[in-house]
Amino acid sequence: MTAPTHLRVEHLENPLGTSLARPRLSWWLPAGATTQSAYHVRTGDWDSGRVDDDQHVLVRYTGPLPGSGERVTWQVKVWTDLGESAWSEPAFWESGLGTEDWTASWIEPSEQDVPEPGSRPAHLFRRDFTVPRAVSARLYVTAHGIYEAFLNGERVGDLELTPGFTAYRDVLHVQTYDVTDLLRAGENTIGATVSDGWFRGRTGAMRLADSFGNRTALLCQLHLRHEDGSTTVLVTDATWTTTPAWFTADLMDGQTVDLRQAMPGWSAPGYADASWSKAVTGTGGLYDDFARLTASPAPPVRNIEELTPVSIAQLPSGRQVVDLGQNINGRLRVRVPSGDHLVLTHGEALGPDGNVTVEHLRGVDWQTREPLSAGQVDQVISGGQADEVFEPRHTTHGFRYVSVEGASQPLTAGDVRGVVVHTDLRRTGWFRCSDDRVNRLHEAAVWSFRDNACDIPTDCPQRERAGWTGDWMLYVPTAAFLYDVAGFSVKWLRDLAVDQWDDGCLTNFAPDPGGRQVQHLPAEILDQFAGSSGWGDASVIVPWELYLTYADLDVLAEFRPMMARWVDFAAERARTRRYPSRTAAPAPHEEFLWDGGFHWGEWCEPDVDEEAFRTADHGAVATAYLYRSASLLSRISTTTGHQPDAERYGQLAANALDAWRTEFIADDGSLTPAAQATSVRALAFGLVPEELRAVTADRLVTLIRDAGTHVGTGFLATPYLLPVLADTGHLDVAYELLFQDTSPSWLTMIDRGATTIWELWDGIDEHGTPHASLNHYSKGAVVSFLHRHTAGIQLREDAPGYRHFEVRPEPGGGLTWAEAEFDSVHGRITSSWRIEGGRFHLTVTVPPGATATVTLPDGHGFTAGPGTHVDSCEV
Ligand code: RAM
Repeated sequence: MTAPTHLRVEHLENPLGTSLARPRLSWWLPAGATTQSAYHVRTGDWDSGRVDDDQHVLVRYTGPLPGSGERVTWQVKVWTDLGESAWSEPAFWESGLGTEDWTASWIEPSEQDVPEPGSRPAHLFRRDFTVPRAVSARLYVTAHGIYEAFLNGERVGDLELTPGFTAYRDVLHVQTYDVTDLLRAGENTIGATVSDGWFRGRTGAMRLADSFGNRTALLCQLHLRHEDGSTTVLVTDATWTTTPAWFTADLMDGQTVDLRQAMPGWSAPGYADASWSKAVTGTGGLYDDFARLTASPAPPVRNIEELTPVSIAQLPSGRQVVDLGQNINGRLRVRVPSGDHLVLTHGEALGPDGNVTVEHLRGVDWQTREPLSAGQVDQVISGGQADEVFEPRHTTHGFRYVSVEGASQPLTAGDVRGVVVHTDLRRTGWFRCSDDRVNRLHEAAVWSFRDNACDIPTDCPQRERAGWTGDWMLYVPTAAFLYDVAGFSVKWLRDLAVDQWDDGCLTNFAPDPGGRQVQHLPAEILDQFAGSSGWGDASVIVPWELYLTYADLDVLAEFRPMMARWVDFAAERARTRRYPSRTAAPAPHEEFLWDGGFHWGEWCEPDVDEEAFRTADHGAVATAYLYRSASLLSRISTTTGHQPDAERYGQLAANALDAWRTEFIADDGSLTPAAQATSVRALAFGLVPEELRAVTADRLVTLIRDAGTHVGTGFLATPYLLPVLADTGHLDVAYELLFQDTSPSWLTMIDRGATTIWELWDGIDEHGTPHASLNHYSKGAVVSFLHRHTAGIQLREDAPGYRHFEVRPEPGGGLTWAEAEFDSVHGRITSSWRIEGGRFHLTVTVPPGATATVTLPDGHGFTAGPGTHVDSCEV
């Protein structure tokens, strides 16, 4: 008898140390089932009984509240059209510590003066202790900085860059580890290394340090249960000792390790730490706030994959250049020849001399416009032992190439590994087709997402590593097909929400390290940090996409207050600010025209003068987003049962739409500014009335043709470009753009060797010179067209979670076959097609609990229930 599978707790599998008292449970129905009529959940000491309900996604657990550290093991069985199922395999969740369970004190290293940022030593902490045998042991740890924990000389767990990046002033994640197997009866030692990390290291576009404080610190609690039922709790306090470590680390600058100073055995019993200092207990301020300690709703960061170099070139200068063949986020693990001092410079491109070039990765100081260092340099000094291995675990870099200086011998591929580091997200979506370059483009978009999913969604893994809101807003629909990004996004949205300003303004990146570091900056610089349309709208659009993909209503409910405050802020800005060149008495619609303030606009269109762009009038973009967010918020308010708000925001949306139409649609129906992006947004957001859709689409095609059939959009409109063409009868033009291989185009990137998506259309120009970041996922959102149009798997807004979805493949561009799979919350959806002998053959799989409307290219179709369906038509 078959049973439910894929048991999940919130958006995680078997989470340890959760913060939610009553999580929601999900499962996939047994294979072959059509619908569920009832379920039955049981835990060790509770039983729901049979519940007549068809829900199997995010079903609230209503059993007894588990105590701190208590594990709840659960199983589910269901009644479907196949009858009563067997019990599922057991799954579990385990609660973490509550605020009141913390008895530990924060401890700081003994650091007289705070050294200069960028190369500050990490610190070690240790404590010996003696305990009887434990039958179970849990370690709860967090830090101000990045920590690694050790027990008896062994590294605890396999997580990286813990505790991760959050808005530390309000949210700090605690990791829970099962350390039963590392503990012994008798003498034990617990230790930790702590480096600057995001807390006080350099972060963001301006590489500012000390954003959250200028002291690193450690907090941990070890809970042991012994055979006789008694417990021991060991906490960080003044009995711990500390000393500077043999390495310095910074997330932007890199890590430097002097193995001559290493202290073998420092985290094992018997180590003589008499020369170490007493740890300093921290009090006051953040140290007193235990309420901000919580578990992450997202999966952790891990070492996900290791790459063997495709080549190691020896340069005449003596440098060696390692090529991983793939642009990654992570680090290089390298064998250190005895006696050598290696300097490792990480980059994404090679200069004409064959060496790594990093010029294009240097940011600028926003105030002085002075270039900043590109960072990403690691160093290791051999300790003189054979078989020394270096792996900088307190930093990561965005790179494909590493220039290695100082090696006395040639490195071989066996000496070096590229370690790929990112959030351990569950892969949910795949696509392949008959065209190799399109497949490589898809792969590059997947890699750009992986490289920018390092605990937060970043813009790029090198120059800024910042959680730019606009970037995630525009990519989340694509990412949500490729990976389960529910918990990952919720984590980030919480950081965005807690840093919302009193007037509802949102920072343009989250978490916001800003705080005290940026307050001295002049207003025109600070403006670029917060309040941009198309960026702050992530507060509405990201939760909406999560709701659509994962059918998670709580996401809408949780973030609705943030959305409302943002939209109110935008409306207020529209009402009170004007673009400076407007001096005539305002027309009535201008109250809803959002043309004042700083906006990033349609950032990174081809051939734009950046300085002029920064001060241009972006009212057409901002007002479009005011309409979009207000109308979504109106729908969200209806969905969450806030009817008065639904009406209020519905009215605001209508007013913003009217303002947009009055201002940007001319009498002849043409749009201003006459850019591709304007038409794309007009079609995607419904800004033009129904009767103007066809001419708007035709004008868009004209603009594309005028550009020699080239893309002309930047950040915000690119994801919608091919979909709106397909939806308005210009599928052929969509495919022409997809297959265009002269610049600007996606395939230019592939032909010029991109393994990740570039920030600029001409990221590597025709002369082979790199410009700006070569690893920004934004323009890669085009692959969503492959999922939703080429393979044709489309979610429907009236049936969140793909409960009812469309399969409407739109072949073109000479493709002879394409296939996509997507693991929805109900189970796997597939669409695969092949053109053979003049016929189009389609195979579709619908998961249990879902239905699909299938439409073939000739327009005929059918409604499909769970199972596999085949059909064909003429082409
Ligand atoms: C760039 C970032 C990011 C973008 C902002 C506006 O510096 O890399 O991608 O969102 O600017």
